[in-house]
Amino acid sequence: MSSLPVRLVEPVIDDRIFVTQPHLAPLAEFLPYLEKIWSSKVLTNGGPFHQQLEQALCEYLGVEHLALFTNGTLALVTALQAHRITGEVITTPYSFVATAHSLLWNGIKPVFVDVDPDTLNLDPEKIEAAITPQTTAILPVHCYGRPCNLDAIQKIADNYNLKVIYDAAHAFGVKTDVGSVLAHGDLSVLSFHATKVFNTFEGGAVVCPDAKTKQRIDHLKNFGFVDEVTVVAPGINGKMSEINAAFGMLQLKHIDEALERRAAIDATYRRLLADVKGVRCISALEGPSGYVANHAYFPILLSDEYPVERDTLFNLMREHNIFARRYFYPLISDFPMYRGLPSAQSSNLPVAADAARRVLCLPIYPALADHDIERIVDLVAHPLGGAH
Ligand code: T4K
Repeated sequence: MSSLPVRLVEPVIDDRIFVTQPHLAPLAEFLPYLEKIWSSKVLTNGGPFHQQLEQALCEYLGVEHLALFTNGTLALVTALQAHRITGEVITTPYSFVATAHSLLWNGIKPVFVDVDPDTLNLDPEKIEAAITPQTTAILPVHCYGRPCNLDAIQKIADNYNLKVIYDAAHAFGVKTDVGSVLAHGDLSVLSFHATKVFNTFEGGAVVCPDAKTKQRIDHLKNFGFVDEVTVVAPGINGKMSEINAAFGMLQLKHIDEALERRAAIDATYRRLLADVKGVRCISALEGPSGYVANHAYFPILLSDEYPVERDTLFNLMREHNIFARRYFYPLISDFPMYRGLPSAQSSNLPVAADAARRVLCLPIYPALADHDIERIVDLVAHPLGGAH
């Protein structure tokens, strides 16, 4: 008779801390939304939750029109199509790769321009030199949610007759004294991915200045259908489902408490890191006048004064189960599909290249406990060990 090996069931102890953790409304609160979907049988194609969420987000964000999408990447691809952008587009190498991929998906050539050392956003002073007769648009990113230099970018765009499509994936709820940062440029694109400040599991949106543009975008995200028998463009399927939209309606009820907690965590990090030599908190509170931040990320930049390299700290934190992230390393311009471009050479992008090897995004999300923040700061402050 064979005897089964005795197995001790280990309790699952997972004390890993990731760069982010989705903020989820209580599950029980979601059930009534699901019941409505189950009874209506409307699952997608612009159903009632889709319409409600578009309206509710316009009100919450302080914008006029918004078209929901299945994710931020398809929203970016479609935003470029909506304005028939072709040729060359000026963009930043210091972003998530989806920014530039949206150009390649449209057969557009990205032209990388360096970033500003303070904000790590596209440096307006370097844009003009990159404009050629083929340039049709600028695709800046509000990196970490910090607003780009909106006026300077618009001025260049006006002078050269270029469109401005903002990748505002990080900028949910960000404001300046002239209102929502999303109301600038020709279009702004949001992401509602699980890792974002406001999430619908997957999701995204294009913020549009007028109803006509929104209508074009609505057609483009639904195969180009205008009615049952009319297709006006080779559109894609970019529609958000009713489950995601319903979840968004619920998430919106809890967004303010999530943003408050993020602000408190940001303040704690700043206070505890204030005297640590060589550490600069770069999501600086001082932004344009009237800046309301969303604390989407907590990036720190390690100067030469810091005792170890960024990657040493990154690995040390991992050994302690803290999974900070090197957003944005590698630069987009270093990925194989981009690095052959003349503008991708690191000599053209010294500020971005330097930031990519110095920045570490520390964990920030509403459920992050104060004692964990202290643990994280302790590692950042004492990467070589020593008195704590
Ligand atoms: N433009 C910009 C500027 C963007 O940053 C992004 C997306 C886009 C455009 C495109 O928008 P979407 O098409 O994604 O809507 C993450 C996200 O996947 C990506 O959405 C985001 N930017 C980027 C900055 O970060 P990864 O590769 O770092 O994701 P991942 O899976 O490693 O997640 C990070 C951590 O978050 C995990 O270690 C654990 C936690 N997590 C993640 C997921 C997905 C969870 O706790 N639960 C989850 O479901 O890219």
